[in-house]
Amino acid sequence: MSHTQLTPVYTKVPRFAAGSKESLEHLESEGFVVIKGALSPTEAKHALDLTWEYLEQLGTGIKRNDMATWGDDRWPIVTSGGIVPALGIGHSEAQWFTRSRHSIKTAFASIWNDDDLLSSFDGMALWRPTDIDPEWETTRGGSWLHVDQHPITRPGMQCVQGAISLLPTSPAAGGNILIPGSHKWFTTIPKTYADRLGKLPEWLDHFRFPVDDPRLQETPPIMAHMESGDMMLWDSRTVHCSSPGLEPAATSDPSEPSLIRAASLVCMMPKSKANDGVIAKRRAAVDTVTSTTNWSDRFFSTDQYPEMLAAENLSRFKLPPPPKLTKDQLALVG
Ligand SMILES: O=C(O)CCC(=O)C(=O)O
Ligand SMILES: [Fe+2]
Repeated sequence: MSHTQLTPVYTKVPRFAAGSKESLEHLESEGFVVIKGALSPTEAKHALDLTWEYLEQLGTGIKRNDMATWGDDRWPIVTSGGIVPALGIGHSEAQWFTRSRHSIKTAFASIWNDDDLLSSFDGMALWRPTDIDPEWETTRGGSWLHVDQHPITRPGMQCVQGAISLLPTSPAAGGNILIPGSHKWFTTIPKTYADRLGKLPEWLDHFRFPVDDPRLQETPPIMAHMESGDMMLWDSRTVHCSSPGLEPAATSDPSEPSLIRAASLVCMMPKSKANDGVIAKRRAAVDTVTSTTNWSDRFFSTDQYPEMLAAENLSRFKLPPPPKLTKDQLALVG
């Protein structure tokens, strides 16, 4: 096994009901859990339709039924793992629809034992079919395994992240990968990787886990099978990322163009963890359709990501209008 090409193992894992005791036990012991049918198949299909509405309204000429229009010249800016993090996606109708489904709030409320929650204004992983253009392949798993929590400045359990699959996964399509139980390695990181950690700004909740760590040989990442509408939840201390397919890409049918992965990133944390200053910024972010990272206790705009700052001519993208939010949705803003 080469170090940069660590091969994930495609795995059927148990899937649990949102809010169930079993789901919480699995999350605590394994550092992740799959919530079965967080969205119904109809809701997942609707969220996918809304996702295409978002992409088409960017005004760059993307058409859902014509894969020839899905090139990088028209596609929104992506970061590692084929994630569209900004350009208004966090306030798209698609993302507001998905994050407002009842089961999602139920799942997060059970984790925190608190239903007064704020939601992230996260983006989505949107993967184009690599048989059409191999350049569309996303970052290989081994090269960006990470935890999303600073190992010194944010000790203990602080956040659980979610990714809702709007399409079923397969070994050929790829998806989220993570290492079961690796949240228990978190406290060892400062000692094992003092030098690397020394270079990490103390506010940055992203630590790339070295792929030559000997523990990875014994415990390779899994790529969990997910049905459409399932939600993967993982503790931010769990070593994870995503990986393209483990088998040759399936052949796309030009008469039925489809993404190979569409995953909605959603994260909720108790409102009590955020202060008034953060909440004021979150309210303003709705009007300016500013997307955020997974954290809602502090405000991090994804417009400040290096990939976004480096991108040229961002004005070619038309942002979606500010969302019209219901009372329940406004509660998730804060
Ligand atoms: O695409 C995924 O499933 C994981 C992406 C990721 O690392 C994250 O959202 O923190
Ligand atoms: Fe992550």
